[in-house]
Amino acid sequence: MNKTVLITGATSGIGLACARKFAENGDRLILSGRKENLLSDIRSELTAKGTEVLTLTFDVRDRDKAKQCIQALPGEWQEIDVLVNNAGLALGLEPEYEGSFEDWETMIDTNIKGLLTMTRLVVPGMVERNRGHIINIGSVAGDAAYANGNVYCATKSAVKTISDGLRIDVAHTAIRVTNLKPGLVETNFSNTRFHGDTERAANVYKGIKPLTGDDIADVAVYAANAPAHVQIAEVLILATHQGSGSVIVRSKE
Ligand code: NDP
Ligand code: 8X3
Repeated sequence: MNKTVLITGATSGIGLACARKFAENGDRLILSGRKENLLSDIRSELTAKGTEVLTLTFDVRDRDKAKQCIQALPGEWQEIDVLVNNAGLALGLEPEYEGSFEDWETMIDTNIKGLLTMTRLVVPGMVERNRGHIINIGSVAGDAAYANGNVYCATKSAVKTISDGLRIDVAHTAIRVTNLKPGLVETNFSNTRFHGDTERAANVYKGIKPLTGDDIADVAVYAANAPAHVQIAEVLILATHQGSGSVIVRSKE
């Protein structure tokens, strides 16, 4: 059965790959993001292939706007089956005692509070219908801190705990909760983390074949299509030469 899938941060990287993979799977999509022009490009690309797409432009940190957008969904789009809480970012990579207050606020407001906002807005309808799936994009960074990752790692650790808590709270329903924990995925992530320093960002992926957004989207689509009695609770997805959040074996050339 095709589903209505809402993806946050659908304009880039893992979110964009999820949009394309869920579309290939025959689902209808609510794509949200901050960049209206990019959302419009993706809508054109996917509708040309026969996918029904609705776009919502808002920042997940803007609770009022998010609420307004979700409450104003046209009737035929109100029954969201899958919520992919993907919007998120890392800002900075420095010792905790030298971190930027502003970067910390942005990460906490987006990765934790934005994800909670979307969950709070969408999940009550799922509970009413006794149907739904929340797929949170956590990270290997949430399993253990790595050097200079401090606050970003803490936000992803929160995503794990929030996912675990929600899974318990909806265990009396048919709703499923999945926490996907990617390792090194080559997207715009490092450009954002290093505030546009593209050379520093490129070095993150030197000497190792990183994961792609598609690799993560494949797992998201798999989890969403597992038989109804199967709850893919958590998946850690690493690049092959990555042993953990901090162990990455790079080739010399
Ligand atoms: P990208 O930078 O390519 O994509 C991030 C997406 O999130 C963009 O669409 C971005 O939109 C959106 N976003 C950021 N802040 C907000 C906001 N306040 N409101 C709405 N949308 C927002 O990075 P990734 O695809 O790699 O990141 C996606 C998720 O995956 C994040 O949660 C990240 O933490 C997680 N992750 C990434 C890994 C990696 O190695 N790349 C590994 C593990 C987890 P905009 O362009 O407007 O900023
Ligand atoms: C993104 C992957 O290893 O940079 O969450 O934290 S990592």
